[in-house]
Amino acid sequence: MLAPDAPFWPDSAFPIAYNLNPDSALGYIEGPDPSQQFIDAADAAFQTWETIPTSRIIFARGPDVSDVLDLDGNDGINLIVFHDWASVQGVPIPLPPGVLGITNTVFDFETGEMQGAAITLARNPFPDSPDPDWSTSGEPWSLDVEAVILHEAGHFQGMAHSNVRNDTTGELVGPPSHAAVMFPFIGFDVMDGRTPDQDDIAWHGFVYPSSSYATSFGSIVGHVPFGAMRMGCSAPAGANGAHVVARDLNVPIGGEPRMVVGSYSYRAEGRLCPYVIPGLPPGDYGIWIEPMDGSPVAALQINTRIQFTLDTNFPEDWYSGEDESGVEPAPHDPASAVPVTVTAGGEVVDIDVIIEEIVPGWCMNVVEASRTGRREKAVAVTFGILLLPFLFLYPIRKISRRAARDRSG
Ligand SMILES: [Ca+2]
Ligand SMILES: [Ca+2]
Ligand SMILES: [Ca+2]
Ligand SMILES: [Ca+2]
Ligand SMILES: [Zn+2]
Repeated sequence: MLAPDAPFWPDSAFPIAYNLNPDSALGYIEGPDPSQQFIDAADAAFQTWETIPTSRIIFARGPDVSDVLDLDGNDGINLIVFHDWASVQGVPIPLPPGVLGITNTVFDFETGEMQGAAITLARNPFPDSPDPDWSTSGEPWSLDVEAVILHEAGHFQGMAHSNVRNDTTGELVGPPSHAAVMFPFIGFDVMDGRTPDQDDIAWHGFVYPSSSYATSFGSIVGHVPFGAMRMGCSAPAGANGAHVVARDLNVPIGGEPRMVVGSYSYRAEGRLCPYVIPGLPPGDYGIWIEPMDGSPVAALQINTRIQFTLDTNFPEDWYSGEDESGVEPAPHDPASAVPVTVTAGGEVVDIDVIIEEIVPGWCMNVVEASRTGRREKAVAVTFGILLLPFLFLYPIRKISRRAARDRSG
């Protein structure tokens, strides 16, 4: 998934080069010839993105290198390496414990055009297990080089984290395990991890559309306003960073309608917080919102636009057509969903999901902020200072521990 201001590679940079340090895999991938396994896994991952029919980006593996840190974002070398440190905007940092991979991107803040990127895979992400920790066997529960590079290669192209997963809790510990490749946690099902979901295909094509993108998919747009804000506060507002998902009401997975493509509402686009869900195959969808409250993914893990959002406490809600309001008796009930029909090449508008009558904690600031514009400005400055130009992928055992803790608490 991409933020609207996400970086992207311009067509003039195609094919995008990536440069491996093959010998950095020695001792860290099980089985014969780890260097060749690393090369094959990376090639397969970039090929998977390249061969999505509705996307046009192309890659070419450049010369191998012996570097372990990509310190120059503008030298045309986009390093893929196993190492315990990674260069983040030119500054080497150690990979935090529990992190499988990290991607650093360098881009023009005005235009979003990317100039360089680098992927670092942790050499020993499981300190308690004898090395090598990595595999290319494709076996369930193995730590798969291709699946992790596929995810990091999404960041390498400017994509942010998705919250689309198709198990109830997002723990990914048992079937069904389908999650978007860009979900920030990786599950036990390696073959699923090597396969882009519609959510990945949708956002990739949204940024890098081929000629068939517009004729294959439709889109849905709307807003996520707070119901109470229309009267309780002047300057009506909506939720910054609501997760808005198009779901297939006819295909239950784990007892819940399948998540197809997800998006986020953004206050920066207007106070009522518009969203766009691109890349939808023709069909009927229920539109559903949830807060980014850390179950299973927190706003901090998504992108710089919503990482510090305060709007993380509101009920789940299905779009209910004419009956959509801020005073629904059971907004979380799928029976209240009114399907939205998407056609190829079509855009469905005004699909607003109105949050129930709650007043966000920052409500008292709204009048002053809307008068002076100061709040918006302060947020922009915060982005500049705390911008996270790198993104992590966490292993499943981390989320399993957290889930266990949540259950005991
Ligand atoms: Ca470089
Ligand atoms: Ca280990
Ligand atoms: Ca509703
Ligand atoms: Ca509602
Ligand atoms: Zn990631």
